[in-house]
Amino acid sequence: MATDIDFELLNEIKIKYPKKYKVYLLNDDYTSMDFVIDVLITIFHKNYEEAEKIMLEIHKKERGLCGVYTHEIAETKVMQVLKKAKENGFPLKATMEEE
Ligand code: TYC
Repeated sequence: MATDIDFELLNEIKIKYPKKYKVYLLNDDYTSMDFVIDVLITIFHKNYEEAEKIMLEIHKKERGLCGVYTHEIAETKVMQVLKKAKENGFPLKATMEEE
């Protein structure tokens, strides 16, 4: 969260904070629940309990937030998901949007 000091610095020396991007996984009918949990653990560094909770949220609400990153890292996460899904024969998709 920005403090008064942050705003002063911003005005005086024009610090630009990098934009952040939310990365979501999308629901589909074919990807296995176990595979989505594995993706959340290996790519998004969630523990098992968090991963299971996010996976069930996606399953019920069609998408779930997996993390917030700078542009380059968010793009890399999306690509890693698509690559791992393709390698394993699942149609799992990920998207990113500006925070
Ligand atoms: N809906 C899938 C099923 O019933 C599970 C699933 C969860 C798929 C999350 C994708 O991002 C996803 N097997």
